[in-house]
Amino acid sequence: MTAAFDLTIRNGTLSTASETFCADIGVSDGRISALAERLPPGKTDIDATGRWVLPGGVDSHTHIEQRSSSGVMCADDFASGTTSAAFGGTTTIMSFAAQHRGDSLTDVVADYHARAAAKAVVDYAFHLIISDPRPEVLDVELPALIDGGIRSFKVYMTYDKLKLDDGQLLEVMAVAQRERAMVMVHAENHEVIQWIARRLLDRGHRAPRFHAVAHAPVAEGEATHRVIALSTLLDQPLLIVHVSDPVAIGHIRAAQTLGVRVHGETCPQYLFLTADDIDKPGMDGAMWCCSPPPRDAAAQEAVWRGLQNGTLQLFSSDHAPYRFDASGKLPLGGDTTFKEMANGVPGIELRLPLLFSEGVMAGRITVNEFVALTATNHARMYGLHPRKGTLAVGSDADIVLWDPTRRTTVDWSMLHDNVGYTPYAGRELRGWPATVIRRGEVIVDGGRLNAAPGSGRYLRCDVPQPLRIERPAPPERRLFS
Ligand code: DUC
Ligand code: ZN
Ligand code: ZN
Repeated sequence: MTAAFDLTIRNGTLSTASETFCADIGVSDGRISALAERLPPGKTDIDATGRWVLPGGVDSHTHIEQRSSSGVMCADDFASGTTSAAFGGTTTIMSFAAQHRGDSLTDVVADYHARAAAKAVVDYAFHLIISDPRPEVLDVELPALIDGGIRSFKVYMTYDKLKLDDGQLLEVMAVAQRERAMVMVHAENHEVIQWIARRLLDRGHRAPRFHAVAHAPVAEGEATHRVIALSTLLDQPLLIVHVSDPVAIGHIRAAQTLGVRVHGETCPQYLFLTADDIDKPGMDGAMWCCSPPPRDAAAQEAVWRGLQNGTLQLFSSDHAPYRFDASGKLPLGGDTTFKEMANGVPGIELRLPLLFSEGVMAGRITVNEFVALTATNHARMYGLHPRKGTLAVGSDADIVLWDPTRRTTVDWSMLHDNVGYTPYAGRELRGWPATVIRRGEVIVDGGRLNAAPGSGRYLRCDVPQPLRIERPAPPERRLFS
């Protein structure tokens, strides 16, 4: 008798963003075709006893094979970046097709498509970075790209060669409003950062740690408030990305309370690093530099609270991989000032293990909140749900079997990116994504990759879905502990 399923995963405990239950999973043609208390073994049968069976992670903020506005190339291409994602339990990534001023968006997107198609091992979708919103870009190129499945644009309020002024931000939001797209905002006040940086450099303060001084919390708070205010003119949904500052979180929360459609994203660096990490001898601190910078213990607590109370709905890596040498972080070697360092930290592989360990295993969030924050909400936000981000009949069989008992001490040598260091080295983590399944195929197991370059598929994004934040029943645990 032929087996009813290509793959079955039996005896596991499943969690989605809204519930936890025991069930077997049947997979046919890469999709979940049955969820039932007991299923017969498939052609391949996995015994998930003792494993937590969760949807594959969706990391909607990654920079892969991207050239920065100062001309620095990321250390990871679509092969190493997506391999690293897979080992960390992420089966879908979204990365940026980045326009530099003068570029045709259409050409930029074609270039990223060609690179990713040949190399990706997990499924992928694109956002745009718009740095040059001239009329033909907004009126001709953008609508065609949206038809091709790219429905989210990142805009910057800082960086000399990326920043848009308020009028340009409104122009982009108006197109997004018309085309039903999502606007992602890097919210930092450029003038504030430049003013502080000039004064620091004039006084001879060049070391990496001054990056965190220049990117002051007030720059993030002010820009967040301003862009939310601008969005209300058009009632355009926004996502404030990589939120690090308590005041910015307060602005997002206050706006949400008033019914403004603003969402917030944060990243591992704002939960697990602080500005003290940047304060290292010599140039070493550059490895911890990103924008906004990690802040202090009180800010970390505010970010945890933002995740717990639903103000921040996405937990992404903002994987921005730069090597610690002249090709990346240090274009001028030991003479590089904090203004010239490439900004960004790697995190695509450790995003899920860090939050699983310090969020779920440490009792700060439930496993259902973990799923929402790392998979389901991303898929909804960018029009990939229910194909991605959940365990449901009809969804792609992107499934991760977590071993909650495994203890791991982080070291870069165990990771699969091309960066050469990790800011999280030495951390002890509880729980690990032991088996990773992409569209019904086991792509990571026993520490080995079983996926050919180019086997990841391009995903066309549909219209973003307003985020109904799926929250489980109130976690009684918090009332008593
Ligand atoms: N900041 C960004 O805005 N993008 C990439 C990385 C970073 O630190
Ligand atoms: Zn950014
Ligand atoms: Zn980024």
